Amino acid sequence: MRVFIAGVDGYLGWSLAVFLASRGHEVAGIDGYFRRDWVAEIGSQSATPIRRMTERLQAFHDNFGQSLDFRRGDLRDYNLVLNLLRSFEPEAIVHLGEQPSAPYSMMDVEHAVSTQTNNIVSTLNILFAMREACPQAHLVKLGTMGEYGTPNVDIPEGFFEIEYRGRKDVLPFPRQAGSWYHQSKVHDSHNVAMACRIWGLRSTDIMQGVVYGTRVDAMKEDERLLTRFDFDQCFGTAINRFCAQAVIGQPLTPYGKGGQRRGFLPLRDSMQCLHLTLTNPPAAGEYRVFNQFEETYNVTELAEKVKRVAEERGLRVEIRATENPRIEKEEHHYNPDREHLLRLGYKPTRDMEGEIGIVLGDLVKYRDRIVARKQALLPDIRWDGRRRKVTYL
Ligand code: USQ
Repeated sequence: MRVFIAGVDGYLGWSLAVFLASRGHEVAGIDGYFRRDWVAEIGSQSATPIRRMTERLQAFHDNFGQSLDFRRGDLRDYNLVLNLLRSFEPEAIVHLGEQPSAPYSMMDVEHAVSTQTNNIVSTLNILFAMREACPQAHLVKLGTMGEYGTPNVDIPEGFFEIEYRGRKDVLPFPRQAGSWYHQSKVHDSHNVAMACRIWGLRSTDIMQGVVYGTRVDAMKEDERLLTRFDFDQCFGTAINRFCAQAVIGQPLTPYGKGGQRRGFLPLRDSMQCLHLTLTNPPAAGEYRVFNQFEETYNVTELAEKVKRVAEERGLRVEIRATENPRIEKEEHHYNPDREHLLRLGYKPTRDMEGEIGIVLGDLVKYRDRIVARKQALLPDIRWDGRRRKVTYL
C-alpha cells in the first residue's frame, strides 16, 4: 500500500513509518519539525537521542531496502500539500501532523490560537487536496478520546441512536473537550465528517487514548530508528512521565485525587490498530469513528504499576500526588466502547507491566538526558491561566 504520513517526524509518525516499511508498504511523509521546536521551547528534549532526519532516512534505507519519500514543509501551505498528494498518489493518508499537547495549548492566547489554527487549517488543506488529487484515498485522521470528555454515561464509538419528541435518528455523540487542544480535534472531526458527507471522501477518525512506550519491534536494536520519548509537562503523557520520574528518582505525580480515568494503549498496539484500519478501509462517502485504546485505568493505579515494576528492577520509587494544574473531574464514570477494532482483529497486548519494564530498561540508558531537563517535569502551566509550579500534596 502507498501511505502518506503527515507528521512523519513525530512520536507516532516515525514509529508508523518504520512499522509500515517493515511490512512492505511504501511510505512518503511530510514534517516541519515543529514538535522538535515546541519541546525545545518549553525547555525539554526527547529522552531517546533521536537523530536528524537525514540520518533517520539513511537508517530507514539500510533496514528496509526502500527510501522514505520525505519533504520538509508546513501543512498550512495548501499548494505544497496538493503537489505532494498529486505526485505520490497515496492510497491512504495518515494525518498525525498536529500540535498534540493539552497543556501547551492552555498556556496563553498565542498558544491556544496557534494550536487551533495549525490543527484546523492543516486538516482542511488535506481535505481539499484530497478532493483535487486523490478523492479515492482513505484519510486516517488522528482524533482523541478526549473529544468526548468524561460524561456521566457510557461513550459509544462516535455515534448513538437518539429518540427525541417521538422521532429517532443516529447522531454524533456529544463532544465536551477539556482543553483548547482537545477542542481543535472536535472541530477537525466535524470538518472531516462534512467532507465525507458532501464530497464522498472516505475517512476513519481515530479516537485514540493515551499512548505509552519507547519502541515497536521493527526498530530492532538500531538506535537510529528509535522514536522520540517526551517526559516534560506538555508533551510527556502520564505513563511515560511516571517512567521517566522513576528512572531519575523523582516522585511519581498523580494530579489531585488521582481518580482520573482514561483509555491507554502501548505504542505497539497503536501501530497494530492503525495498520488494521489502513488495510480495512471504509466505503466511499463513509465517515467512521474508532475508539482506540487497550484498557481504561486511573492515574493512581498507573503510578502504582510503574512503582511495582520499577522496584522489581531495583529502583526506589515514591508516589506523591501534586496539586492538579488542570481543571478536570478527578473522580468520575468512564466506560467507552471499543468494539470496531476488536471486530477487525485487534489483539490487545494486555501486558502493561511487561511494556513498562521495556520502557524502564530503555530509559535507564538515557537517564542523563532526563536528569539534564528534570526541571521540565513538574508542571507550572495551569488551566486557569496562571503560571506557577504545582506543590506536592
Ligand atoms: N496526569 C497526572 N499526572 C501526570 C500527568 C498526567 O495525573 O504527571 C493526568 C492528567 O491530569 C489527565 C491524565 O493524566 O487526567 C492524562 O493526561 P496526559 O497528559 O497523559 O494526556 P492528555 O493531556 O489527555 O493528552 C494525551 C496526548 C494527546 C491525546 C490524549 C488522549 O498528549 O495528544 O489526544 O492523551 S486522551 O487523554 O484519551 O484524550
